Amino acid sequence: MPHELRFKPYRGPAGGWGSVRSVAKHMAKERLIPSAVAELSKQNKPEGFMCVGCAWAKPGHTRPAEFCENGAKATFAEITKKRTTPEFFEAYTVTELRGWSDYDLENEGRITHPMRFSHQTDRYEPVSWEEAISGIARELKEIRGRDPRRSVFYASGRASLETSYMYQLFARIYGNNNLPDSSNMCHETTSVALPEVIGVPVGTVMLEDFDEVDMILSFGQNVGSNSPRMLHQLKDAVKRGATVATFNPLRERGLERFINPQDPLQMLTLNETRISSLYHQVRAGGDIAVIAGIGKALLDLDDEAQKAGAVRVLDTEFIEHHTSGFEKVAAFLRAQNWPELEREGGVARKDLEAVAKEYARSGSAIGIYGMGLTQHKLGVDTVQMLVNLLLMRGNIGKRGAGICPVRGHSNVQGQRTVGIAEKPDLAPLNQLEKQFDFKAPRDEGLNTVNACKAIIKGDVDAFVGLGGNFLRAIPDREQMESHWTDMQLTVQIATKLNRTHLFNGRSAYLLPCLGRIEVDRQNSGEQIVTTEDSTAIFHKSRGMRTPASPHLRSEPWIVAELAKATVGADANVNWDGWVADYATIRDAMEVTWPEMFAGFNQRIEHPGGFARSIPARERIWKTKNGKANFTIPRALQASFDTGEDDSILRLITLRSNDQFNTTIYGYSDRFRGIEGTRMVVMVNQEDIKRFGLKRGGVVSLTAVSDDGIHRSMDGFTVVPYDIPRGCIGAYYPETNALIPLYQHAEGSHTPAAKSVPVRISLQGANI
Ligand SMILES: Nc1nc2c(c(=O)[nH]1)N[C@H]1C(S)=C(S)[C@@H](COP(=O)(O)OP(=O)(O)OC[C@H]3O[C@@H](n4cnc5c(=O)[nH]c(N)nc54)[C@H](O)[C@@H]3O)O[C@H]1N2
Ligand SMILES: Nc1nc2c(c(=O)[nH]1)N[C@H]1C(S)=C(S)[C@@H](COP(=O)(O)OP(=O)(O)OC[C@H]3O[C@@H](n4cnc5c(=O)[nH]c(N)nc54)[C@H](O)[C@@H]3O)O[C@H]1N2
Ligand SMILES: [Mo]
Repeated sequence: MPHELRFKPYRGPAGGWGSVRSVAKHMAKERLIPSAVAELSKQNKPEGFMCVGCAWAKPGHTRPAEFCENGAKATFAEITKKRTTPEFFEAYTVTELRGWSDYDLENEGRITHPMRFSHQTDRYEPVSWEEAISGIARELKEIRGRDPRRSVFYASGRASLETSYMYQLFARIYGNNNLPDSSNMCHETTSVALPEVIGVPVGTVMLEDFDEVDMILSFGQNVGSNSPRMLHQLKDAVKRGATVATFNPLRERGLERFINPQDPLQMLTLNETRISSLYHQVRAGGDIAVIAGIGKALLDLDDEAQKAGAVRVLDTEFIEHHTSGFEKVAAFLRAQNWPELEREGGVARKDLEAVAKEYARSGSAIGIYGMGLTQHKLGVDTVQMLVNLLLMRGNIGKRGAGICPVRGHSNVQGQRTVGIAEKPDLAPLNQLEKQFDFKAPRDEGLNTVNACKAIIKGDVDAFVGLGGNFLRAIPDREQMESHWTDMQLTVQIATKLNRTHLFNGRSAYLLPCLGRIEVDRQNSGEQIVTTEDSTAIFHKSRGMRTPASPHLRSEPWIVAELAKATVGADANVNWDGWVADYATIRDAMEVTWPEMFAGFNQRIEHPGGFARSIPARERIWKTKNGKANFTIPRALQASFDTGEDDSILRLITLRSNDQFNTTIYGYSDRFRGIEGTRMVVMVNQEDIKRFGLKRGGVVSLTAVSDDGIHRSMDGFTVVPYDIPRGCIGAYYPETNALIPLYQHAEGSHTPAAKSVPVRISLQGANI
């Protein structure tokens, strides 16, 4: 793999021919023949499989090809012809493999056999499924005998509703609510922020709303790389005359311009669509100030309208009948002074006033956001601030309007819906107890950050991972890697080898599973599974590929076998029946949530799936006071306060266009013009001068923290970049060694990965 940096600003649009070339390159990389494209035509279609990439909505009436460049890469990565076999594991010790990059590890392809780690040989060795299951169960039972709270059951957001439901039940019968999931690092901030203010933990927007929306306010979400199918909705809305206003420290290409690679005319004429007509480079963590500015300007416009006897700018009827707390928020906004808002947000007053003007003119508006809002100390306040702005003009619970958190993994929202949650009150424990005849634990379980803390403290003996790459995804990598191996048992259910698998407890197993694109045949025949997308619609998914190896087992099978062998006698669950026919798992879910899943097995056959009821969509507010709530943020700055010292920079940890989280597909971040390496740091020109750096120079980053732990990384090449002064960008997961575990969002514990306080220095220089 080349490691030489090539940096050349990208001038093209998102999508377009670059996208087609990239898809072709990745097909070749996975040794797939052109017929693999046939697979893509089944992606996100009612009779096909649901993309294993992002969670963006899948329309009922589909286009000929309902996939995107990055969805194609995700598919190819799963259906790759490459295999990680027992011979591979024999050839390398685990210590040697620790020297490999994330890219190289996953590039070996699909894991083919269950494996057990041997400390004697420092290698993974093949093990039969029977031995693996009984060995794991023996240790889990032993730990349970000491204290069931010393085991942790992590889930990454890809597992289906069926698997997730079984998994949470297993953990609870075992005796804990230790169910951290990838959502804890992602949209947990949403799950905490939205229930308080609108009474639901998820977004309210449906795909149809994009057909009517007048204005889209987009904050901290990189649509071109992370949810490219949404570009279709944005493009169509813009063509209809809607305005998109974007706030992002970086000028992300997908938010600027797009050519639909599936539109022959656009492709041939290179006729691109401009997406955002208003684009402002907010400082990292500056969104509360920016939104406060827009809100303040909106109040001024409303005052003017009132004076002139014109139609009010505020939706006073909505505010009066549906909300609480408006007066306080209005007073808070009026009390703000512009210089401070401009300083904290980094966007000029006149620009915010222009956005407010446009917003005041728009009959309906959608607020879209992603990790740029959720991964901050005051992420919860920031999301609630965006809701304030929507509520001021009645933009929740009407057509063409709403709040739209763009979820990450393809079923991450669904996992929470079916009980993967460390907070006992988020799961219907009484009902589960009744249904399965066991005593469910009532103590709060460990979320991701608290699980990490407990592992460091030595309070965890077993970690079971249902997918994911925990050690790469979490903060404070070095500390975590060194404590990980103190655990008694580590178990990873996975499709591909990753770095987490190279840190092993005293007993360690690697259990390879079917991917969602593969045919899943059980006793009653071929199975379907279900997922929930970002707009709260449930879909079925049918695998079509021959499994990568005959030794793979489905996730429901693996979870059922572990549960049977560990807690089989302790509850009345028909694990075998469930595995034989997944429709019976859906029946059980229907019993647990009769309203949400009524007629589950019939309704899931409906093309386009079926929607979960989201009361806020109907302006029914399931909040404590039965109203939608305006809230006042705790501060104007969402980042950690680092005082007046302007040698401290805010590090934004980013995804490239060539990765899915910790899975690195390649070294081409096409839209940002960064090719050949990921060890770069994007720096503003003035900061380059200020710190005496130079383009192409190699620098170190050192975290600023007050816990006495030194966190530093070398080897970042400086790329001059259009990014606000005082902010720098570098890639996740490489930079996770720099993020202190304690720097997380208040209220949600989501690691504050979007403004990590760091210092930059020439490599080797003393700081
Ligand atoms: N191809 C691909 N698709 C993916 C993923 C992937 O890795 N690859 N990951 C999936 C997952 S799990 C998730 S959660 C989503 C993540 O998708 P996104 O939510 O888009 O997450 P990021 O790429 O981490 O960063 C989001 C954007 O926030 C901006 N930003 C950073 N700080 C701030 C800030 O303070 N304010 C504002 N307004 N913006 C800021 C960054 O410049 C970046 O453009 O995508 C999902 N889809
Ligand atoms: N600094 C920083 N850190 C971050 C973030 C950030 O923006 N900045 N983002 C955070 C976010 S939003 C998230 S969601 C987390 C992601 O954290 P995780 O969800 O833990 O990580 P992934 O990289 O998505 O997991 C990839 C692995 O999943 C396994 N896998 C793939 N498909 C399947 C399958 O079908 N079944 C099973 N069992 N396994 C499978 C493969 O072995 C693969 O190696 O990272 C978080 N960490
Ligand atoms: Mo995520």
